[in-house]
Amino acid sequence: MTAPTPAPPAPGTGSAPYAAPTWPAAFAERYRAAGHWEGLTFGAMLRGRASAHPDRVAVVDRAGPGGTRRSWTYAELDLRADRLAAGLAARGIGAGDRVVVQLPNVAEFLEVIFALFRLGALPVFALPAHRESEITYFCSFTGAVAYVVPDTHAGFDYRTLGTTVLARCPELRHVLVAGGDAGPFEALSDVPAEPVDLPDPDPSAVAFLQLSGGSTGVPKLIPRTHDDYVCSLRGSAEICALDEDSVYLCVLPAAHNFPLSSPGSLGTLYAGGRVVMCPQPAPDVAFPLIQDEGVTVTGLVPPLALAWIDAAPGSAHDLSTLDVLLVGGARLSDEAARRVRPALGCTLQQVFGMAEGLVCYTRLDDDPRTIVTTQGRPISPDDEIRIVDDADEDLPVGTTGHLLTRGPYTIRGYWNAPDHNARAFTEDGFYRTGDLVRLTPSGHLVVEGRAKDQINRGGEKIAAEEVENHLLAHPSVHDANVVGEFDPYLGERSCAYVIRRRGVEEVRALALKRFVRDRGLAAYKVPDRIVFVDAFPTTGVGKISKKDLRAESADT
Ligand code: OOB
Repeated sequence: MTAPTPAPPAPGTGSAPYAAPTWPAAFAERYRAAGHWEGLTFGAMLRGRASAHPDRVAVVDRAGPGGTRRSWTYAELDLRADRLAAGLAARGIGAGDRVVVQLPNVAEFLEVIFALFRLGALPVFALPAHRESEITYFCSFTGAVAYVVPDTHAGFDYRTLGTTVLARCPELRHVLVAGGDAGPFEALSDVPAEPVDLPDPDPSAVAFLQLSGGSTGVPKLIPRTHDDYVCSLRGSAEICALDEDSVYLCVLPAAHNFPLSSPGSLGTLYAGGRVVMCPQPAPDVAFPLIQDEGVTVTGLVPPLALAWIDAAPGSAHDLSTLDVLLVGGARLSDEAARRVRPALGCTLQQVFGMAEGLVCYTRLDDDPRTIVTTQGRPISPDDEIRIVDDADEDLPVGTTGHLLTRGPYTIRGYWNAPDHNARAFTEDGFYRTGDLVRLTPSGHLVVEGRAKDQINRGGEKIAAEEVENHLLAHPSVHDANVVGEFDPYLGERSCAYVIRRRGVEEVRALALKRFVRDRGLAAYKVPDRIVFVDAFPTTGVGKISKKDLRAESADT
């Protein structure tokens, strides 16, 4: 059974219909009947929590004047979302419109996305590290009508980026700035208006576009519906034992799928708990917040977990409220996993997830060995897992192979990418994760490697092809190949092998790195190392062998 792929939207129409394959009717019926899809939109979810406990605190940050504490109750967040939705509607933003949201970890992140959910407009989740190259692409590919940024963050002026992007994207009508000084644009704080009646969107409609880690030239966009995402929130909140007393510290960039939903800020709001936005992940910023806010649960990528493990024993801060540390996004070594409880005094919960859907957790009551050595098991009994060889044949349990998955919160296709979808999904709708895994007899997954052409730089994903294309744009570069190599802190870093063009001025590594950065690529994608070579190793059939390049980089 292959899901139909509707035609892409007509270019140049801000509110053009979006197109992505969806679940076939029989699956949708099954997921509804099983209660996976409960017909709840994000807007209704927040409204429900706000009427059940209006005075409980929903979100806390340190983004008040001079870095002071702010805190909004559920009733306040709910009202703010209504007021912002009304103001956006008055500016012509409505159902189906796309809005690129690039905010750091501040309370406005939640205000903005819930306002857009209420309108049925689709947030496109950019990361603060993205620059002109990525943002221009997101805006033009989605036909976004608005772009929401902070004034400055981590020493970078997003208003300048706004000016550039606005000039390059004709459909973009609004740049809205959160923070003190909007510069030439409208301040987000000036937008809210008297709430208006808005129809609740269809829960089976796309609610937002998430970014894929990617293995191709440009990032793919992932359409997530209210129904499917709420399913993963409910499962995550349950598995991570969240309740109204949970306090979740949002350390990783709030828009990423892990801190958003595993269980993340949205899972915490689903459970009626409190979200604390952490402006930076360093222990000297996060530890005081854990102490002062009584944080009970948080999520980190492995390099940050290592930094926290090293810093905790010497820290004067009381971390005793912390019950659970989730670690995921990249493989956590067994050795580091073993150190979590002794150093931080909390339970480790490994999480292996992907913005496309499937999320696996070790369970809080799993035996210590399972917690330390596996990446967990899926949220839902209806998550279907296949582990196959190169010919898509199922492998015996315990054998490492390609992970394919299908289920109630795993997408059936990327947004407007029919050619790519034909490769990334099987005929019968399984997503090809690109991960190499094996299954233990207890049904837990162990991530053994990766088949996709991607570098996992401490949880930040880099599509080799995207960086190669930028390198190839340099007049002195004849050919380029980017591979991952071992890094003791990040797990993996990127290394570009470059063949120089003959007869033109020779380019040096530093200049080439600067060239890539100046093309407006996020800093984490700039190759960590550049090695100039005369030729690339090839396979038997003459294709370039990235495997041999990786082996070469391990020897140097
Ligand atoms: C999370 O999501 P993405 O979309 O940034 O990246 C997904 C990919 C996976 O396909 C896998 O290659 C890798 O990241 N990954 C892991 C891992 N967790 C993710 N590899 C090894 N061990 C792990 N524990 O990274 C993400 C989304 C939701 C929850 C957690 C992580």
